[in-house]
Amino acid sequence: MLDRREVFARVGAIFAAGLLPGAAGAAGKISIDDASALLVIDVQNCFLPGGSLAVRDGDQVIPVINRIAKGFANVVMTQDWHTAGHVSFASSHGGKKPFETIDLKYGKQVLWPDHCVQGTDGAALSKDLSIPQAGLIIRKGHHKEVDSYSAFTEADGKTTTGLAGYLKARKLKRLFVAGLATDFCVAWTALDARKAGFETYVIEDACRGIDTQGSLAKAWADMAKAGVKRIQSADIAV
Ligand code: VGL
Ligand code: ZN
Repeated sequence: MLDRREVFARVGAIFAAGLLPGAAGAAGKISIDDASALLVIDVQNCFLPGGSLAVRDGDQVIPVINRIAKGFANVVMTQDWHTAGHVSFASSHGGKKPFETIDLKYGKQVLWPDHCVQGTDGAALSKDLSIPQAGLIIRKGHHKEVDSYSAFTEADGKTTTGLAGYLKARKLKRLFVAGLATDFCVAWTALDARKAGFETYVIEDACRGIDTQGSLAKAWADMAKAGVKRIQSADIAV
């Protein structure tokens, strides 16, 4: 028979080792359960080396994402999917250059080089992604006058992509976010995921950022404040 003190000590040790289900599984790693989904954000040719809005070292996320994706039965991928002449393109605003900002009805908009135009090779997902089990591809930013970094809600703050409904209907509660770019589509997606009530992890080494005008530091600060958990791919038990 264990006495009470010994029982408390043992239960405490189990907590300390992170061995209870939920946050961490064996060896303190985060375990993927039936309620977990991987969101792979915008791993598209335009954001990869040689692309029109290339994210530095963007291609380095691909082997990391392919490796962790093996552990996920539930995977959603996204594609930035703009019309020609999209409002987020500097070329749509006479005299404006990429990375300048303008004020639109829905707020401040960074202007970008033309990128991810619907149906072009630049908008295609990288051929090096290897996630055949992905069940859904969400395309976003397809309204000409509204941008959408987030996979959940467009930049007007109200038009939904339907992703939250899909995830909730499938009883998915814990989201692991990876892809491009950390400070735009990954961060906005993670922030909206928290708003919609999901437990949200961003896998730092499975993401790369653009980092314009302090955007990367701001994105991490905003995510921390919103309760997004910042982890590394090695923290996940795959
Ligand atoms: C993105 C800038 C413009 C992204 C998309 O995927 O992070 N960034 N469009
Ligand atoms: Zn875009």
